[in-house]
Amino acid sequence: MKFKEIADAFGELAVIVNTPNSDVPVKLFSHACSRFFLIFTVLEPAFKFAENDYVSKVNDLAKASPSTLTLEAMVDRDIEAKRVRKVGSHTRNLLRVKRGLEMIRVLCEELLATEADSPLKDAAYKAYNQVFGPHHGWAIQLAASTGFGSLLSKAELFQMFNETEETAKIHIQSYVSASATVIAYLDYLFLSKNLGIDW
Ligand code: 1PW
Repeated sequence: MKFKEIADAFGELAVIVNTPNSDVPVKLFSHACSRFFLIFTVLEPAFKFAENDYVSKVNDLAKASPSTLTLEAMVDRDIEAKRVRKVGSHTRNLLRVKRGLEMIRVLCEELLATEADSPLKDAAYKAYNQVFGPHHGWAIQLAASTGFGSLLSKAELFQMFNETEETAKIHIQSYVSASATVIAYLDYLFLSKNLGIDW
């Protein structure tokens, strides 16, 4: 059931992104991102190193939502206040959270492409190295590879969430498509305001 909730939440965001002249509410975005919290808890300790960082950044966005309605308005406020790249700014946290969504997307693509008994850790390494590796120093990279070493198998993960290989793959596929749309929107949001996405 949990996999479906995640896929649906990002599906809802993708519909908004694809609607002309519409903007993404911060609340809806942070709520969708928070759907992963339970998975982190289940996958502990493999993701312990990432959990605090991801959770606190998503919660920071959630906190921003009463005062700024849309992601674009939130980013604009940081631009006006000249604090886009400041540690802890909403915009900086949004870029980090976007990478989290991207890492999960690459990981999901691996899950779809590999055998049922293949280890989750191989998929996690690949996704991490591709998305976060270039942005992290050696200490964090080491923590990541140490953490992933304790990941269970793909079959065990599906079982924990009461999914069969078939049902899991349906939801994973829909997250892959929906998140691609949302991530492309976020890249556009940053690039159209000349903020860059490689910092
Ligand atoms: C179910 C699979 C979930 C995968 C989600 C992946 C999230 C991985 C996040 C890794 C974060 C590791 C430790 C923290 C690193 C920070 O130095 C860094 N944060 C990130 C997300 O790169 C920088 O954050 P800062 O300086 O803006 O506070």
